Amino acid sequence: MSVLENNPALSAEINLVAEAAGYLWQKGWAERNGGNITVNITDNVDSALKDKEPIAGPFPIGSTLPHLKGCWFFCKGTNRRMRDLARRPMENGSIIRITDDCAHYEIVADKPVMPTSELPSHLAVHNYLIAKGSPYKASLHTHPIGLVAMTHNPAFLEKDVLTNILWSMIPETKAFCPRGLGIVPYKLPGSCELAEATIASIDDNYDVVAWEKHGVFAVDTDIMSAFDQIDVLEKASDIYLHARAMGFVPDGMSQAQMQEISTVFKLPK
Ligand code: 2HA
Ligand code: ZN
Repeated sequence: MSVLENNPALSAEINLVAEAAGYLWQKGWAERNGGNITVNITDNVDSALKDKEPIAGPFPIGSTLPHLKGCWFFCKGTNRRMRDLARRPMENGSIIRITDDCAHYEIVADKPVMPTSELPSHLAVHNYLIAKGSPYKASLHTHPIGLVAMTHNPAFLEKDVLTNILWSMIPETKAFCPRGLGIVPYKLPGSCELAEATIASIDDNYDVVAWEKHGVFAVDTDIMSAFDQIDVLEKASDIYLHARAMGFVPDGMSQAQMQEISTVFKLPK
């Protein structure tokens, strides 16, 4: 029996992860096992789950993350496909609990599916978010084609160059991704260096960070909101790339037009 059976709140949360995973596959952002999702589900863990014996572990996280004491996460499984997570979330992802030393995790349910290879980045980011008192619970890594293509141009890797191009492509981008796009120079996938650079960029006040020549990483209150922020940025990059494919460099909205958006939508920048 799944631990979701008598826990409608957790079940709804995991269904949202499955829905988002399906979108990632449909969008072409999740080839093979590409991308990963973790959600801090601690608020929806019931006593039955709390009392359950772990089915695997403890496994080392690779670092000590003190703010994760007592935390629970749903994680996509390593080497699992987003398209499979969409249909069978509890067979292609698992629920883990951080052990009291804050340096290990145990798999508690439903199956002994080992979590994502990007677990060091994801858990370090959750640790950072809790330390900051952030309401964000979801983190999402995926491989959106247009945004990744844009990170292959060194000129776009300077601070906020891409942010301003993307914001200027269509008015809603700035309204719905108001902090823009942080940039992390290329780092080995799954490494602690990638985790540290991602946190530094989130700390620089970005919700969405581009990993050069690899993908994007987004954080938000829930998985669908994290997906939406990436989706609006990728739409903007699509418009830019379509204009370039038609043979011209798009003008973009003017600074005055973008400022007007900020005023009307009461945006920070
Ligand atoms: O989970 O995308 O970056 C597969 C990846 C690693
Ligand atoms: Zn990746």
